Amino acid sequence: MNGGSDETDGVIHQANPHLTLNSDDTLFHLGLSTDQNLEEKFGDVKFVCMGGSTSRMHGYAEYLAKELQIQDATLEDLCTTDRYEMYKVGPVLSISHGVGMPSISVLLHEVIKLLFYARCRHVKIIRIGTCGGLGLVPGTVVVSEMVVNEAFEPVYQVFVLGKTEKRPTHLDKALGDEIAACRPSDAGYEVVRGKTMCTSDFYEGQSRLDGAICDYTETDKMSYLQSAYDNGVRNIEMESACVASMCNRVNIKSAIVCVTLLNRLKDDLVSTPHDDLKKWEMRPQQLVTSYIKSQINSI
Ligand code: R2B
Ligand code: URA
Repeated sequence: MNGGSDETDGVIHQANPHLTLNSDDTLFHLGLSTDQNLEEKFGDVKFVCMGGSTSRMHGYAEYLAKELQIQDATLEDLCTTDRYEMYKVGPVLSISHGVGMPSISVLLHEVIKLLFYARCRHVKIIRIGTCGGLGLVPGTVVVSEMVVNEAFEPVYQVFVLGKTEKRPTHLDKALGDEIAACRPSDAGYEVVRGKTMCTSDFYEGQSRLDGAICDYTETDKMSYLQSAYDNGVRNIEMESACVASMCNRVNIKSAIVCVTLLNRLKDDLVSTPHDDLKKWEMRPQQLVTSYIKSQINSI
């Protein structure tokens, strides 16, 4: 696959020479296949919004249907397996991705193929999720400027044929800026741009002291988190590097929009009351929906 980008036609690049638009293919974990006229069902998709939890992404589909005033949205899960859930509201897909890069990587392979077979163009993929913040008031939304790994390198590391490859994690700056600019002046929370650290684990990977295994001291933890902060990291989550890298490779613009549930320079445990968490989880959804509305209205 050439994987190059084409600013003019917005076509999704085929990054696998073994596939063609006419391939007989099964999207195993979505439970879809190319014999189902994917172009008719999905050809108008322009935005793919992803978040970890199935109920949150179902709720997001309901919210979108209301906000975009789409009366005939069916709001039924389009995946025929129980690995992920996918809803289609007009030109937007709302999909759950589970926890971590292995889970979202499998999903993205199949979603990108779906978009390719459906001949979608000018698609944007946006992760709307949760994260730990660094030095931010909890409830702040971070629109990632850049994604780095646990060693603060802007790469997504994958094993291919038994060897590690480091792939760039470039995000579309203009897209991030446009989303961040959608914060209403009376939002009641801040939206910041900063580096996002993507880790392969929630506990040791994010230097928590409360996992089942921990061989470091509180001083070690604080010194690592402080050096992340000093490197410009403002939040920590578990999928952004994979999203950025895979989207890059196939000419899809991507953005990462996450609400901070706690300040990791203070806490390990998320102890925010449930009702507040539910309100905070809506913030990335509201911001991204405003952005989507502005795009739809300007077409
Ligand atoms: C944020 O929250 C989840 C872990 O609790 C993970 O999916 C992530 O990136
Ligand atoms: N998600 C993460 O990955 N880390 C946190 O601290 C909170 C949510």
